[in-house]
Amino acid sequence: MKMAWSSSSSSSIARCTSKLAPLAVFLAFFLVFSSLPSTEAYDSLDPNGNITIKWDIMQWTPDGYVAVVTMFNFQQYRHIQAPGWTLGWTWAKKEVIWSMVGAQTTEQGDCSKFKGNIPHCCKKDPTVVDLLPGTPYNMQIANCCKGGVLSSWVQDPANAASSFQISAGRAGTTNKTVRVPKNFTLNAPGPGYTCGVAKIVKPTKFVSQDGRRTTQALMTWNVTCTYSQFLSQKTPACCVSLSSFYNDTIVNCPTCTCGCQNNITQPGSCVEGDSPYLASAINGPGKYSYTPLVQCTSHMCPIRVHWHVKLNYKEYWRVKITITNFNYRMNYTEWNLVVQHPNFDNLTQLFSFNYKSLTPYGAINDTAMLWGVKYYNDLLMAAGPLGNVQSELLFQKDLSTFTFEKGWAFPRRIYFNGDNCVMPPPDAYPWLPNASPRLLGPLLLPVVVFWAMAFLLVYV
Ligand SMILES: *[C@@H]1O[C@H](CO)[C@@H](O)[C@H](O)[C@H]1NC(C)=O
Ligand SMILES: *[C@@H]1O[C@H](CO)[C@@H](O)[C@H](O)[C@H]1NC(C)=O
Ligand SMILES: *[C@@H]1O[C@H](CO)[C@@H](O)[C@H](O)[C@H]1NC(C)=O
Ligand SMILES: *[C@@H]1O[C@H](CO)[C@@H](O)[C@H](O)[C@H]1NC(C)=O
Ligand SMILES: *[C@@H]1O[C@H](CO)[C@@H](O)[C@H](O)[C@H]1NC(C)=O
Ligand SMILES: *[C@@H]1O[C@H](CO)[C@@H](O)[C@H](O)[C@H]1NC(C)=O
Ligand SMILES: *[C@@H]1O[C@H](CO)[C@@H](O)[C@H](O)[C@H]1NC(C)=O
Ligand SMILES: *[C@@H]1O[C@H](CO)[C@@H](O)[C@H](O)[C@H]1NC(C)=O
Ligand SMILES: CC(=O)N[C@H]1CO[C@H](CO)[C@@H](O)[C@@H]1O
Repeated sequence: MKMAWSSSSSSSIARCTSKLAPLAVFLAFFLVFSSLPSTEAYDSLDPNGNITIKWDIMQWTPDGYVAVVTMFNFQQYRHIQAPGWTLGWTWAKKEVIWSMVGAQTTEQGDCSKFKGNIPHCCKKDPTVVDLLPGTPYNMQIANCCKGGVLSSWVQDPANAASSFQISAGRAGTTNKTVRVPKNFTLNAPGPGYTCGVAKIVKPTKFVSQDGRRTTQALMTWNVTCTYSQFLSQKTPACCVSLSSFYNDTIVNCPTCTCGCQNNITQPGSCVEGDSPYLASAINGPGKYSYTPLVQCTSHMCPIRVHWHVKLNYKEYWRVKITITNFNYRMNYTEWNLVVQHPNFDNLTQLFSFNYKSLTPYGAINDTAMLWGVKYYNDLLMAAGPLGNVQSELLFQKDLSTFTFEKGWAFPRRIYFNGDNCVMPPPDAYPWLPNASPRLLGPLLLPVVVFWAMAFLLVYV
């Protein structure tokens, strides 16, 4: 009886409500919850995120110095995966690099003026890359030789730093005559990072392992680099699709989120999964530039995150998250997801992913970082039958806020590997049956829960 009453009353209200009111509600919802534009470097979920490059001069030499350069990835959830970072700068004077340990420059440049010892690099703007794992021990220093991979601070702080040693010649030999390099650039491997100017800071102090002696660098400078998704790529890299147990509609990613299928103006912009040319396309032009080669979809994104509201229990509810890779040219290693949803303060159980709560604003505990379990699902394979990972989340309901109305059960914002995923427009979210989104206020909440339970019974 109660069900019949609620459905007929909702639909009768629905009939006499103007079409504009739900729109207004959705607009408000959209303004409050939708992601901020990601055009500036500032990331509200990781306000202090940066990569800091520190140069510690350890020793003066007859014509320069030996320095240890360390990059720290202080970003909570953005890592640098293979093929890794490249670091560049412009020398302020006529410096050369006599030798390097734990990294190398990509080009030697013109060293024709030198007789006898030939420098490692004579370029005014050297480009440095990490050495690969397996480098002989006599060419290594601590934290080097990881193929340029830098883990994120939350995921693996022990691997969030990368170091190399550089011996610079024709440089100053005192802290008065040394000039800091200019124009630092960091590629990961594409664009995205902007580096500030090098600042001379207090010399780093090193404490010996037994803690009984402290030494210090002769001179130290720091450079801070920050990331902007807008610089990194002109189109989004990922999108979100939604579904629920209470409505058959699957809300797909918005069409053309990351590009449009157009085989007239852009032949080869995507490839069908069953195409006989798949293998040759994967190895075709662009293979080494890491330009995505995506499977043809309506959204054309390399990554889709699907959020399915799966089950409703009396005190709990359950969500299934699936991440699908549509990029034939990329295995995502150490992938991560950042999800914002108000119920994360009561996450009760999580299956087969790692979890850490991020609280960029201290008190509000609504943001979670999720990532794969090492050697189990931390590798998101390239597009194809293995190109997905999934997990289920169990949340405890806080009955004063919990509802299936107005898209409350869907995430407010999702990042994949630190890039904002495009959400469907809120007015497309799956609705409760026979409910227009503005109808059920807090007074009708118990009815909603009742309804949801009823549906659960039908669906299980
Ligand atoms: C870089 O990140 C570190 C660690 O979060 C922070 O202490 C530092 O202030 C940041 N630097 C800048 C310039 O934001
Ligand atoms: C250079 O060294 C002198 C003496 O060792 C010290 O007083 C001065 O602060 C140093 N300057 C810089 C820029 O580090
Ligand atoms: C640094 O880069 C800017 C822009 O790329 C360029 O105009 C400037 O000349 C560079 N400075 C040096 C010292 O190379
Ligand atoms: C320079 O960078 C190091 C390492 O990230 C950090 O510990 C230090 O506080 C930084 N110094 C300044 C003044 O930012
Ligand atoms: C792309 O071309 C194929 C055959 O050339 C055609 O069947 C298909 O409909 C085209 N797709 C689009 C999106 O235009
Ligand atoms: C992804 O990894 C698999 C298995 O390690 C490998 O066979 C494949 O070539 C890799 N694909 C890419 C695009 O790197
Ligand atoms: C946030 O909520 C989760 C899940 O209940 C809890 O494990 C975590 O400790 C909370 N974090 C903070 C900072 O309150
Ligand atoms: C499911 O949600 C869609 C909105 O995405 C709505 O148009 C449709 O009416 C809903 N279906 C039912 C049975 O309520
Ligand atoms: C129902 C429930 O357990 N609610 C809790 C959710 O988390 C917040 C903050 O951690 C608690 O204050 C609630 O009691």
